[in-house]
Order: sequence, then structure tokens, then C-alpha cells
Amino acid sequence: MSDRSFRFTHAITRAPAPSVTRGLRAVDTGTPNLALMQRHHADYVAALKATGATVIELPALPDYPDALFVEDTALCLREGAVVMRPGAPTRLGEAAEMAPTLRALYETVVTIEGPGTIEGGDILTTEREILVGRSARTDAAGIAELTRLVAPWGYNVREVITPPGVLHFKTDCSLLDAETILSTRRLAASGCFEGYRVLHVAEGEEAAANTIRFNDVVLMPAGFPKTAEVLRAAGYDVREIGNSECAKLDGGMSCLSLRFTPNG
Ligand code: CIR
Repeated sequence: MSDRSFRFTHAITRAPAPSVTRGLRAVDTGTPNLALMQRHHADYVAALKATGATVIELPALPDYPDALFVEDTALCLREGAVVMRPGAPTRLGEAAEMAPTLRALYETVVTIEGPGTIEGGDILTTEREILVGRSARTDAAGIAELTRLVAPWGYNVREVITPPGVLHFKTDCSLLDAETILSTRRLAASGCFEGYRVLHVAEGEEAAANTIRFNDVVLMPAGFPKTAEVLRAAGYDVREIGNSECAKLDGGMSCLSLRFTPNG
């Protein structure tokens, strides 16, 4: 088993802007508190840095309330980066804002030109394949274009389904190591993880499924003690990060960074 799927030299994050209070949300559960979100964001960045990685902290983009959720703007592989084409109209411009940073880090940067749409939150890269969940944000044409772009790099893309009512595929799952996935029961029940070892989040803790394995640690949202125990019992080094404010905008651990090893 190799560790290519969770060892990273770099991450990119973007500071939340005051406009984040107008960020997209499926259900309104209250306005995010910017000061608290900034504290959580600082904890998140510190946890990434503590693993020894270089974290590129981009400035806030006030014109794009959801721009702190950088994961949706790109897919970063070893061979190159793919600039996404977000399906949320208010987020389309975020991808072009990310492109120059990627070009400074990678020799090869390609772009989803459309007409299809695809967001990074729907993409789970494992050691053997790239799973892409079709969702309200990611359509068949977007998946087909990604498939064409990464084929020369030797990647196999497999289309799966993001459960109805769930924002992104990775809202409900995360990669823990080369062969292990953390998932909600509703997503795993679709059979999309056949051949992988699956750990389930605890009943009632579905919002804990969006974690990230980053080098030696698993970052998970605070407040899900049963799932934290499942992970610790399985041997993972868990760091809990406050996520109450991003959760109001359907955002979690994976959304807040791009994680990669350029030209590795
Ligand atoms: C949105 O609806 O696009 C943002 N409020 C949340 C994006 C979360 N991103 C992710 O799961 N990768």
C-alpha cells in the first residue's frame, strides 16, 4: 500500500471575506459569524502547517462570498492541475481567480472549458481511480471533459452519484488512506465503494463524513465524538477543528483547501 493518496507537500487556502455572510446555503440555519469563522480557519491552517506542508494562504475575495471553499475550483494531481467549472453561477469566476496560483506551482495546468460543469467537492481521488459524483453542481458533460483531460496522465474516472439533497459527493465521504474510506451509510449503500474498506460515521453524525487525511493526521469537524472515536479506534491521529460557521454554508474540512504535491 502506498501513501501517495494522502502525502502532500502543499496546500492552498483562502481567507474568508466579510461577504461570506451572503454565501450559498441549502437551508438557512443562521448567519455565519465572521470572527468565529476566522478563528476556525486559522486553526485549520495551523493544523495543515503542523504536518510540515507549505500552505499558500490566498487573500479574501470579497466579490465571491464562497471563495474560501477553494476545493471546488480545481483538481490537483501530481502530473498537473485541472481548473474546474463550478456549477453554481455565483462561483464560476472563482476558478479563474485560482488559475494563476496553480500556474506558478505546476508546469501543466489545463481547464474545463464547458459547457459542462464540475466542482472539486464532487471528486474523490484514490490510489486507483478518480470517483466523480454527479450532483446538482456536476453534470455528465463536466465529468466527460475531466475524463478526457486526465486520461493522458493515466487516470481512470468513474462516475458515481451524489445522494439527492446532498451538496457534493465528498459531503458524505472522505479518503482515510489508500484503501479506506469514511462514509455515511446512505452513500455507502449505493455500492460505490466496493473493493475499498469502509468505515461508517456514527448514526446521527452524518456531517462528520467530510474529513481530510493530510499527511499523518485526519482533520475532522469538532462535535462528533462517536465518529472521532471510530477513527481513533482504527488508529488514525484525529484533530478536531471548529466548523460551526462554515457548516451554515454547507462547507467542511475538504472544501477549505486544495491539497497536492506538484510535479511529484
Ligand atoms: C456552496 O454552496 O458552494 C458553498 N456554500 C459550500 C461549498 C462547499 N464545498 C465543498 O463541499 N467542496
